[in-house]
Amino acid sequence: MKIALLGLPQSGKRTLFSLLTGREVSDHRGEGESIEGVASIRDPRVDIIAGIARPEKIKYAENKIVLCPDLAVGTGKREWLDAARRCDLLCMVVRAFTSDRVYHPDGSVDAGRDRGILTTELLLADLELIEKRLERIEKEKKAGKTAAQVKEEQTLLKCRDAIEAEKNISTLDLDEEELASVKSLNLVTLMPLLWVYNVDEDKIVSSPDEDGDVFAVSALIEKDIMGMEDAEERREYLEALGLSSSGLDRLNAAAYDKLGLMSFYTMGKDEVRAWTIRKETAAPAAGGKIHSDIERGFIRVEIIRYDDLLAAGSEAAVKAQGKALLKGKDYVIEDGDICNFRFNV
Ligand SMILES: Nc1nc2c(ncn2[C@@H]2O[C@H](COP(=O)(O)OP(=O)(O)O)[C@@H](O)[C@H]2O)c(=O)[nH]1
Ligand SMILES: [Mg+2]
Repeated sequence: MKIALLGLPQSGKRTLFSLLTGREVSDHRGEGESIEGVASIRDPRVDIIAGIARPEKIKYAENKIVLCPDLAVGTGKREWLDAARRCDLLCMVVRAFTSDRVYHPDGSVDAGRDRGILTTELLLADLELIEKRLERIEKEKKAGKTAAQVKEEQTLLKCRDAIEAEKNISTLDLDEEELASVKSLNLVTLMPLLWVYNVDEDKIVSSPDEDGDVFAVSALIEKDIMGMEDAEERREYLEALGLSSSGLDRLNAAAYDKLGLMSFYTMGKDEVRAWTIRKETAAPAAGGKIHSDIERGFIRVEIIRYDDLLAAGSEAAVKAQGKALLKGKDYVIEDGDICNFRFNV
């Protein structure tokens, strides 16, 4: 999964990028340049499974993070979106922290205003693409139009009307055929999106807006947490702030949810590892994430439920309780399943 970090200058994109990827980035990047990094998803279930299995290696699932260029409002430049169009999820970082030392391009901190600006810029970017494409179709049509062009044109006109009425295209509930007809345009307002408010440390708990699509992180708190090696220390620190998990962990979880993803695990003496799949993935395809041979030669999968492992305390104890399950090719993997695939090629 690839996540784009986008926003106005000085909103905290670079800081969040560094926290997520462990990669320091200069504040003076080339114009229009985007930077990619990899973020390990610190998944507490991996730690707990590893605590039981005591493997040589632990491997978390990973997200690719793309730090996109600043939005330069009112310039009509669209480079800030180029890399984001190739991502799976847009994370719009909005400044809500106050600081005398960090300037704001608009002179004051107003998250609602900035969210409006970003929303408008996304709509304008799509409108521009749609209009260009409509002009081309108009020209191409002169040579006789195909059914595909007619469909595309109809869909684009529908989208244009929505944008001109300041409505998001995603509210149109386009059907699959319509979506396919405009897919190649990579419209940003059709992409899954999360609003990430970068708030002051003392506002992190009281932020009223937190729901599925909007939530608060404090880059400063995240920095503190990152500095703590010890999981127990992190937990106590978060607890003292009234938080159950770090903002970055919540961000990863929200991104998973938004994209319909989930994790399953493999557990062995050599390695405990998290794997990312779409919800509703059948066992052979899930195994295919590990190796194509597993999918091709799939026989069965042995499943231990995470909760059962936790309750029993060891793999042997789960098995002794008769709770290890053998499933066939039609089994749909559930979130948290610990899988041991049997295959033969
Ligand atoms: N006080 C405070 N400063 C922050 C916070 N997040 C980022 N900053 C500072 O704000 C400035 C701009 O942040 P940066 O991550 O470079 O923003 P970008 O331009 O959106 O990439 C930097 O000096 C950061 O150290 C925060 O949550 N609180
Ligand atoms: Mg900057």
